[in-house]
Amino acid sequence: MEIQHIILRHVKMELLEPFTTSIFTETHKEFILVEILGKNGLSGWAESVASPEPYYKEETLKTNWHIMEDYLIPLLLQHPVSHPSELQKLFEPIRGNSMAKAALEGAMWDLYARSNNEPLWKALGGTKETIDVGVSLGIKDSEYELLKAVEKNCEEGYKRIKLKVKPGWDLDILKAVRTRFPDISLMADANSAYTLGDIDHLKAFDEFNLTMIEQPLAYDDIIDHAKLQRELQTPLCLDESIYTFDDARHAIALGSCKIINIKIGRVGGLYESKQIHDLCKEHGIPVWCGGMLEAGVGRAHNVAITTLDNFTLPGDTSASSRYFSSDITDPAITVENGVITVPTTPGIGFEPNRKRIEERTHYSKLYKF
Ligand code: OSB
Ligand code: MG
Repeated sequence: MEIQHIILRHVKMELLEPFTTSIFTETHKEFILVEILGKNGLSGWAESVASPEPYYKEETLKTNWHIMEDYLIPLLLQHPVSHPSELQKLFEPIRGNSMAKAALEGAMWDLYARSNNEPLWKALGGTKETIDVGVSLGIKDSEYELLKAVEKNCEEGYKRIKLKVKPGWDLDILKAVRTRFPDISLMADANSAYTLGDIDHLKAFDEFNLTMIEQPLAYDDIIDHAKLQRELQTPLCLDESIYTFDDARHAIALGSCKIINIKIGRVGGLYESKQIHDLCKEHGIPVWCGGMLEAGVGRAHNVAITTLDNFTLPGDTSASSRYFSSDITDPAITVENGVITVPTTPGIGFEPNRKRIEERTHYSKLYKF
């Protein structure tokens, strides 16, 4: 895979409404868009999911730029690879920084698939032609507003509703939503808002027939989660705690969760995602694809990885139109009755629109090979 140049773009897009979790409120989506131009004249694309602030993970947009510019891009320059699966090893000497690695690796996968004239999902070994998706609903100003949002998204056909929770925005709203919508697939995501001291409070979640509780305890914990899982009927799902294949292996061995949320950026790329997927499949642990409020390019990568067969639960890849007035790909990501039809065109299958990208780019830099 011969490279002509790499362009990093700092892109900023306004969110249609603020998105609030137990740890942050985002009003804008700001990210690094990676374009790798091959010697064959084709471009591969990916987004880094690192946000400007280190609230979800320690990486930020600026640390990602630094790691890519000073370490990862020089490694790519000095060590040409023939297949994107070689990048995991190549990047291994750089510790952590999974979102930075995943962004470059993802763009290389897109370039690779386009160069072979095949869809990215096929290059990854995916099999599904459609994928099921749900929505993640942020913390709202009132229960009334939340109920309206649940109703709207149920009517649109989303296959599962995820509610962001935190102490003070949990049992009451879960009860209200469950009472009003007795049969929907409902789950809660706490983004580490609780501790083991809250165990009796968390046991009360069992009453609401949730498909899972996502990341109730600390972002770097798998020990306390194992203890909590033994006390709860509701399956626990880990998000923040799983950065690597080994984290997944340890969590499964300890019984820290019954489900894993795979985010390509959090785990360092598509190859690591696929390895975690395969491990979970071996152990009977279902997985689903999480979201990071990605724009179209990032969502396209999520669609591709979700075509692997152990992604059996609906993911968070909801339609672009939920977050943006217009997206950076053609077409945007659209959802019908909770289903995305997987594209059959080469690469990520949702084409980056250069004009709209340019309009949203604040700064860019080209690295010549
Ligand atoms: O914890 O899954 C999360 C968004 C940003 C950071 C963390 C999370 C989320 C979401 C939104 O839940 C998922 C999406 O719609 O992209
Ligand atoms: Mg989460």
